Amino acid sequence: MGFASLRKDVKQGPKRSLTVAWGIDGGVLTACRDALAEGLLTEVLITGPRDQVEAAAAEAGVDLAGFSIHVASSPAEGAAEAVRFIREGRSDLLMKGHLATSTILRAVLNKETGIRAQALLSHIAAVELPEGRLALLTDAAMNVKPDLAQKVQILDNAIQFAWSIGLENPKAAVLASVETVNPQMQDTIDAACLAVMGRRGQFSRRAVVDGPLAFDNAYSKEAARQKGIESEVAGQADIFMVQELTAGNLLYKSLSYVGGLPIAGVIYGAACPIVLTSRADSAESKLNAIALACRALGGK
Ligand code: COD
Repeated sequence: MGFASLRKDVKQGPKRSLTVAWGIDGGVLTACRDALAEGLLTEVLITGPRDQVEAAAAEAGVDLAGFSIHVASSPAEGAAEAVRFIREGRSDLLMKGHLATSTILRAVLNKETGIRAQALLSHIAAVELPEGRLALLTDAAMNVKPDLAQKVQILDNAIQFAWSIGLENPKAAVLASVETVNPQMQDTIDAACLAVMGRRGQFSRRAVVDGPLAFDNAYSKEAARQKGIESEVAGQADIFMVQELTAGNLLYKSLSYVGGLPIAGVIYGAACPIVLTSRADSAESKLNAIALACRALGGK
């Protein structure tokens, strides 16, 4: 399954309402317009200053039919208002507009008014590999330096997410710089712990977990074979888990910019998936991210 078949699947499922927090961004509005036209969404709610939303739409050539604007006067207020729409069941999905990631995440995590559902929220990206199938990469954008307990949650979130988009019984590679346990490299020890936890069935859904694996042998069966690694995951990972944000972010951007691979991400663990795109992402990539969030919502 690549993004094209993911979008086809989503079109056949229930149509969704999406709220954009601080939607004064032509690229985001274009993606929402395309998602409405493709039949992924039924309506788009935008929070932000009306004049700036309308100016961004006009500049991008987006007709605002199918959109409703809900006035907010600061990014923090726009984020809080958008989160309220989700909390009150007024809308199904949340998307980041033209505001700092930390502003929308703080509104989502707010203890009184937020929409946290899991113990830990994490970023999950789907990348279409050259062979045409989707694999997940986590966490490239939220948790900066997770400890082992947080890594357990991050992997658990990715396993749940994989099932929710149809990647059943996913194979997860916990990445490090080497594929052997080195007592001086904490991430190799943590990866080995996660692999044992996988074997003991300690995650909330079934998955095959192996680690530590270096990226070459996680991705390439041939690289694994040359190193004599016997692993059910090597060469066929559905989930690539990195162990700190910088590594994830570099891998995400390398796959996208150098590898030219389609990639799109969401934050998982709140009441709904949160579509997170950056301004530099193409319109296609933003549309893929909306489809990914719709698919993860499944039959809910
Ligand atoms: N999941 C659940 N709860 C969390 C998480 C999480 N991932 N992170 C923080 N919390 C809770 C904490 O337990 C606490 O109760 C409250 O939120 C505040 O936590 P702090 O003090 O760490 O919060 P902040 O506001 O300083 O930072 C939280 C952010 C998520 C904003 C922060 O982790 C962040 O900025 N992450 C990187 C986001 C980013 O810039 N990504 C873009 C990179 S491309």
